[in-house]
Amino acid sequence: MASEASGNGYSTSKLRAAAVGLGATASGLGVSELVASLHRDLRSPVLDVGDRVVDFVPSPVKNIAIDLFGTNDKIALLAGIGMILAGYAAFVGIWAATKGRLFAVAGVGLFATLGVLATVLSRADRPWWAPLPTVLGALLALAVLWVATSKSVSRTLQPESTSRRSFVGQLAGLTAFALGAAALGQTVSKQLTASAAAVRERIGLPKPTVELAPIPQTAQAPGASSFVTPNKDFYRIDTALSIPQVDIESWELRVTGMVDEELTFTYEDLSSLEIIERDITLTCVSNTVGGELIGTARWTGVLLDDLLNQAGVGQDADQIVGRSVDGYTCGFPVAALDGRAAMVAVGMNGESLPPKHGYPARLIVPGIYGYASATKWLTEIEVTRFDQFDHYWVPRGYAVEAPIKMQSRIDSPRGLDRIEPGTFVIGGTAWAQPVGIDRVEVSIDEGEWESAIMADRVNNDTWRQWSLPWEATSGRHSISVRAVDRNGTIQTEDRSEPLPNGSSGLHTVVTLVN
Ligand SMILES: Nc1nc2c(c(=O)[nH]1)N[C@H]1C(S)=C(S)[C@@H](COP(=O)(O)O)O[C@H]1N2
Ligand SMILES: [Mo]
Repeated sequence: MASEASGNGYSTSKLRAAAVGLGATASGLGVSELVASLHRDLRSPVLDVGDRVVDFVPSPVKNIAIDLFGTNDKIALLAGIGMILAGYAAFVGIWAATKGRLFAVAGVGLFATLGVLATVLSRADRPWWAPLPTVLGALLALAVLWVATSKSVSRTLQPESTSRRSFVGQLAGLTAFALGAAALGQTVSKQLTASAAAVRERIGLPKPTVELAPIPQTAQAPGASSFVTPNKDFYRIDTALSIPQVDIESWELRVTGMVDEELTFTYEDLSSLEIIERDITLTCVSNTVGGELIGTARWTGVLLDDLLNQAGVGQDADQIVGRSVDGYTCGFPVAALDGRAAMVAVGMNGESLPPKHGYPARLIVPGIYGYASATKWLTEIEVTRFDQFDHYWVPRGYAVEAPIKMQSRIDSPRGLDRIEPGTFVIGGTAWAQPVGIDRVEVSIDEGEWESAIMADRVNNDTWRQWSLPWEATSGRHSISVRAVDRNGTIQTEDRSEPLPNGSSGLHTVVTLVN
């Protein structure tokens, strides 16, 4: 080739080929995003690939990612996928230009296969035509590569100036097309989300059969975090790269498996049952000592016992599995249903569940970490056996059974806060669902354990706030806390990591008094 005669020309044509690869891939992706937005059962292939990465990446790696990126872990993952995709696209462009069109077919084909697999291997039930966005996008990418490859070969023989101008023009057109298609897809998705939000607003919450008294002011201690966690501040942990948009009109909750009679409830059916309200503290197994992956809400819904009694739980069953529309599963012992307020919740702090917290329905089971109990976007409750089914996190190294460990936390001062000498009110929270907290003790500079002033107990399924006025003197001080539950058990000092069944150990903060 003429261009190969000069080193400069050669690298230009390589750059061009890479740009063609990028342009072809971008337009294919743009179209697949657009197609994916057109139907509820279709999904962006990029998100499908991301989901499979989430599913298959080992738990320790995932924990490192959460440590590094925090709740931006999802964005970091998508950015990573984007970078790999871009590199590969450039590579395929160069391949196609230097080795020929068959390599373009192979390159795009390989990638499309990955996309299709990511969709087919989805946790959730998907229609057979679910890979459509990938297939259409790949066909377009291939077509662009095919046409461009022949052109770029002949172009390199043409005078540089004209060919460069038209090449850049075509590439700009391609990019504009890709961005336009993706943007149109975004608009359509936003429309769907907006109409789902309008329906959520219109249908609202069923009225509780018996209203629960408001939480007394006396449940709040000075210096402790707000007893009720507002929905906007409530932590969110899940494997969903995009929030499932559930159509409440076609949504159903099924009770299946080892039951006398399988049952199906629509949202209306559920609303006509006895509606209860309960204050329950939800905790994530990934919460580290002193961490924030915990919150308390007033949940509205129906008692799980009511649904299970109606279905009739089989003698041999020992596990209840909650299955999400996105295929996620949790599992907890039948034996945990010991009268505690396990429920199918449809409301959170007086409004329908926010979409990111599981709209239209989720499980809430006091005393069991969220991963094993709190399935969001719930669509099935299966009565089964532990020896027949592992819930989502079990093959990923987390414990089969997951009772929440007793914990206590100092909310003020925050670690390394600078405070003034004089009276300072230390405050915090403690939890031991479903046993309840009896008292909390504080130790300053590793001195004697002193009893904190306890705020009122709301019930055994919620955290309990506490405070302790302290005469702070200049210098550096450490403050530690421990709880005692209503059985008289003292919180353990033994440190453990969240994996496999929750962190333990005492929360200590160091504060600097001026
Ligand atoms: N469908 C689905 N439900 C899920 C999860 C998930 O990944 N998918 N994560 C669980 C985990 S690990 C926790 S701690 C709680 C968190 O609930 P929240 O996001 O409403 O605070 O949801 C649980 N329910
Ligand atoms: Mo969790």
